[in-house]
Amino acid sequence: MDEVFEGRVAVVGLGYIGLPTAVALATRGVEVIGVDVNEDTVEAVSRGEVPFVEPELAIGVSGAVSMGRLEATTKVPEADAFIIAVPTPFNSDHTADLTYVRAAVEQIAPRLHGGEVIILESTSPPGTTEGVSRWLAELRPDLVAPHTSEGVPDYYVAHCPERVLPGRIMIEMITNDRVVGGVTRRCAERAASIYRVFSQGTIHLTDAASAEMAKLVENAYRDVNIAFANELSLISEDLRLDVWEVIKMANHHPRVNILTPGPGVGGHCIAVDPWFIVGASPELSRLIRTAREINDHKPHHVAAQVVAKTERFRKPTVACLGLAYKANVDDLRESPALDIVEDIADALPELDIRIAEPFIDRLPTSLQGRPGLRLQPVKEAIDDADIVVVLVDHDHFRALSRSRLEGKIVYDTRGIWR
Ligand code: SAJ
Repeated sequence: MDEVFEGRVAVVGLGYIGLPTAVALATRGVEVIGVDVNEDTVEAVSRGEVPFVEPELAIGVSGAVSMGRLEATTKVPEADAFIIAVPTPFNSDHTADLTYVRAAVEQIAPRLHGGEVIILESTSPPGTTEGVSRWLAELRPDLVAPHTSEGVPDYYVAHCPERVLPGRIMIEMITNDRVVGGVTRRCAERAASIYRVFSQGTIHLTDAASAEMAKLVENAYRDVNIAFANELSLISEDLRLDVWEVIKMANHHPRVNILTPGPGVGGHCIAVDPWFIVGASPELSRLIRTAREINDHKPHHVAAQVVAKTERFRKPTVACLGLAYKANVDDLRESPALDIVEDIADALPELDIRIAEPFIDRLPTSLQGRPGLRLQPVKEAIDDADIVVVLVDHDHFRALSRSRLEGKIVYDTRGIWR
């Protein structure tokens, strides 16, 4: 019989992954303490509120808090299991910045008594989980670390990468398979017992470094395939072909499934994680690096095209639809749409730019203080514009009547109106 965890869990980092994980455990009866350095986040969660938009999460948080199963605090408490779900951004040389992981480990170390499980969920380069075990060994020389013995250690360390898709997190958290990589086999088994509390998917056990690499490879696979679609969009534009039609026809082949081109690749995952592979093996990651470069270049290409389209007008107004990194989310991290608006405004500081983004009520800091820019409801933005640029395929934009676009130049980077 597979072991199922019983005890108290501390989830360190109440972001897009930590908070849904805390809710998944708490709503199945586990006592969960959520920890975050951001006091506003802690206060919001303590009130049963969610500080960002994700379908079904708000109801989960309010339910878990009112049932008394989920609490939030700024200090790591004692617990039977610790799940680390903090950001792992990249440094300017594309290596992983593990500062937040290290800070979490430093807070967990003094809370260990023996028998605890420490799980790293944050996306990390191969070797990081074993590194967590080494850091703990330095911080707690009185305890036996798992990497030092195949016998019974005083605590267990494993990696269980998150794989949920923003916009579908609450569903995928339950239905996706999980990969659990242990510093030892016993570490993987102990960590798996926690995911059995809520996961309906298969839980696959492996070693920590394979689990770390598998996660990076999943996102690099998608990045490479999106880069192929984005390269096709540039080639099609050059050859005066409609890329959407070309891809649609090619995808009728039974073994071809080309992804969708767009204004670039954003988010905190696909635009970041492939760099960890490049950082770990720079000489050999040629395709992965090139894909990143293609996807990172796309926003600059789109911005240059928009700037060129303004040239025929004396005093043009441009409506940019969407700032989020993808459809139906409020997340602006690494968003190509944001880069595009910044690029256009840098090139033409006097240009009148109307931005429509139904998921935000004020412009992000990087766009504030620019006199030509303003946030507007989408219909007004379109009505006032000479040029309409679709940057995000929000359902809200798809539902608009095409008659509104008559007489305007439309540059649809997402292909929603073709
Ligand atoms: N995009 C395209 N064309 C496509 C698909 C996506 O341009 O055909 C763009 C999107 O607009 C967006 C970016 O790529 O800017 C990424 O969007 P996404 O929906 O593909 O992925 P994410 O970043 O929201 O979530 C990914 C998922 N990974 C995979 O599908 C392999 C998710 O399962 C991971 O859990 C998540 O990264 C993560 O946290 O790592």
